[in-house]
Amino acid sequence: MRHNWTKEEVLDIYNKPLMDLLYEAATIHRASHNPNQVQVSTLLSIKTGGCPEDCGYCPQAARYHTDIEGNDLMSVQQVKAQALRAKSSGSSRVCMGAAWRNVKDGPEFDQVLEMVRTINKLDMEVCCTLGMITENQAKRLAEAGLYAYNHNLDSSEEYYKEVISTRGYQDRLDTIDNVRKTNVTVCSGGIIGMGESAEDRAGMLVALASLSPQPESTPINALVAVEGTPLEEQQPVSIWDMVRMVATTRIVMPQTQVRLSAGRTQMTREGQAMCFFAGANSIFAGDKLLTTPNPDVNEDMEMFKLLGLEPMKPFVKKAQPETVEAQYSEYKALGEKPKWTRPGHTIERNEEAKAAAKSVKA
Ligand code: SAM
Ligand code: DTB
Ligand code: SF4
Repeated sequence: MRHNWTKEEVLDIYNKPLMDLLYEAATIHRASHNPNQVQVSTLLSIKTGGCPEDCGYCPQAARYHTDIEGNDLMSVQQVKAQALRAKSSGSSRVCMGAAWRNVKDGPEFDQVLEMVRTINKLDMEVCCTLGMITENQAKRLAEAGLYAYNHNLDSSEEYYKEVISTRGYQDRLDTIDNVRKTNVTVCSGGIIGMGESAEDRAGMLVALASLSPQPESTPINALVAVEGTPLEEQQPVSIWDMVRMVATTRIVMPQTQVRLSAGRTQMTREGQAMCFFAGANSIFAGDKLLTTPNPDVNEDMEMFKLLGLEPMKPFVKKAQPETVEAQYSEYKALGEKPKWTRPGHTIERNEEAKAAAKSVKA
């Protein structure tokens, strides 16, 4: 396992002749993973829209005018019903997303902890993506039975500044570090197709591969360009870029589960098959990601059948965590006031999208 990849080395891998790249990635993939098994996660947006952040790709940022329906935090019962549905359709993991900048101690976080306990007791892997979290919050999630925490680096440190101004790259690394202080696994990846260069893609992979240990899972998202967001005019990434990105991720992070994430509605089965061959071994299933469409579960299961793939069972890579009930919890809410940063530099296209939203709302 190498943690000292350089950007030049990673870029050289990314730019290899495609057949050499595929062969190398597939060989590395087969040494550590069953190439016919794919882990299936279901996304659940437990709190949608109205987010204070300015992430240029995101339809849930309140400052842009997008056509999504916002929702307050779901109830534990609603979440349980959705988790049971996901389980019966072959999913081993539920990933709950909230449109928050960071977690705040209080009744809403307590409710999320109860969701974690409930899903873990259904014998499914539970993942959360709730924005930035402190060490104490990570420990409370771990105690509730959280299996994974998703927090993406999104891009290279340099290109990140062109997309988000309301939090810094280091804040993201600090959140990942807080998760690492528990036995919750780390899920961290990013997005391609935001206008970044191949160097930026390599830079993001260097940042991820340098984490020690490397993330247990890495989502590779193709940007879903949503009308009203600053990135609405980005052209879809080509399948060749996606395959190269997946293969390079596999080579620099041999043990990680590489997830084919947002953007699959744009991909053919042949394209996805090439990604699985190149080392992708996880997908998001279900007809919706957080707010945008995803292929239908039945279509995915047909694709699995066609390719001879089978969904992975839960807890194959790591044992199921134990759930501690709220009344026996070792941890109290500390009500910390962490100093997450807000760089606040101007990103021209974000400002334009914000101004356009203001004029629509006026
Ligand atoms: N609010 C939390 C946060 O940002 O940390 C969690 C939810 S956020 C929607 C999770 C991730 O979804 C982002 O980091 C980004 O990588 C991905 N994402 C959001 N919008 C996307 C889009 N339009 N296309 C592709 N990926 C997207
Ligand atoms: C991740 O890397 N991709 C997922 C999950 N982690 C939370 C989210 C994709 C969101 C795509 C846009 C949307 O549906 O709102
Ligand atoms: Fe908010 Fe997360 Fe969307 Fe950024 S990516 S605007 S933090 S929901």
